Amino acid sequence: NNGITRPKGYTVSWHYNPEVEGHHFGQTHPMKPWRLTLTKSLVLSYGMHTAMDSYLSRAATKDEIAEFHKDDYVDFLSIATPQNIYEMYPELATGPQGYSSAIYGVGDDCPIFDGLFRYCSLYAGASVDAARKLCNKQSDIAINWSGGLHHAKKAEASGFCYVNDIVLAILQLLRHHPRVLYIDIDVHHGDGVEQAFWSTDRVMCVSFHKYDREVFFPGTGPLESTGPLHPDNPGKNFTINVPLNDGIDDESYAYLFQNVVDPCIKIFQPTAVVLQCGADSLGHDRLGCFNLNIRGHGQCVSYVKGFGLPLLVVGGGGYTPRNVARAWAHETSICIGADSTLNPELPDHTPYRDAFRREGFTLFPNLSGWRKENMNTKADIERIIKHVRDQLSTIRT
Ligand code: V1P
Ligand code: CA
Ligand code: ZN
Repeated sequence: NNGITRPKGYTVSWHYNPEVEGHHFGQTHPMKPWRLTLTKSLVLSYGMHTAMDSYLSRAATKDEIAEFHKDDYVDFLSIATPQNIYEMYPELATGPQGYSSAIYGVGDDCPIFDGLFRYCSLYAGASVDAARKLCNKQSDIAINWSGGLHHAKKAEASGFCYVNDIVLAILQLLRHHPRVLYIDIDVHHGDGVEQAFWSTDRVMCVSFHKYDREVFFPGTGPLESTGPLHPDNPGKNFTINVPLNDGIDDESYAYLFQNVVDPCIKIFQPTAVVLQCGADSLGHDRLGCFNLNIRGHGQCVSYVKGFGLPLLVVGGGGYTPRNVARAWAHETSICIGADSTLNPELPDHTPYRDAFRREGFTLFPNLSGWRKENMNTKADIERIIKHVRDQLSTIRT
């Protein structure tokens, strides 16, 4: 069985429902739930499932989703279909390109596709279940690669995200945990999660992302955006944003990540951590612009795991499916402590093996040094670290 054994002294749970994979956003849409099929094929063919407790996740109920989202938005998601959407909202039919974003954020980024609500409730149910396993201590690290949809707002879909499973999971964690640290390594800003917990000192949100207000989605998350400005607001300084330029490499990212996350943990003292592992921060991503390799991305998971806190690991973006699968399989191996045991050569019997042919059937293709050179200077990195230190020094412990 590839020498994979259960981790000693802690439990990892894997929350998944294969029904998620079968949903389609549309031919030209970059979000491909099928990347989860590829991820699963690697996890299973390496035998990593034998080291985890696997749970077939159930759909979150409308009431569970309404713990964060507005009732009328949840109702809308639950009844909208590609067939009835134009009847319900004729104003959506604005032209040949599709529909405008006026209604609950629906549009080209967030289309109404067949089975939409089933898709949303399944990925959300998996995150809620995972959080509950952490709360009742049946799990120490809980994984949901189908979750991590960080842009969804209370009553609005945004950036391929409809239901914010991360917010729902954190709300579960807050029932048992006084303080939750949220870390987001997707190339995009985790704006939905940030907004949901903007005014509380019980959740610290830390997002690393490409920032260019004019041109890069969603255009929020500058260094200076640190929570409400009013001195009496408990959320003041509990938001941390790490805005980056194109092309950041493994070495600078790891250095920055550790020098930001370490003081957050030391000062905030979370009792649980949620890590969003969006794989669009890898080099060669269809939408991303960073230069990270699978190992560089995975280092963030290793580093956070090292603190030994209850940990919820979720997916997120990632638009070159074969590399998403590689990254999340590697990160699963880190969670179960098997990363040094895995053969970097993909197993011969991996289903969909052909998808990995281009880079030569390895778990660790070279993804750096493509179009983008590193536009982040040493001075940029040091300035961010200093800003975060200064910001954290205002928090009383
Ligand atoms: O740039 C935009 C909007 C559309 N314009 C009016 C501005 N949208 C982006 C959305 C990116 C979402 C990322 C989600 C995540 O953080 C979490 C799952 O990874 C966008 C892009 C782009 N290049 O940024 N939408 C699309 N591309 C798109 C392309 C083809 C079809 C549909 C959407
Ligand atoms: Ca991010
Ligand atoms: Zn993203």
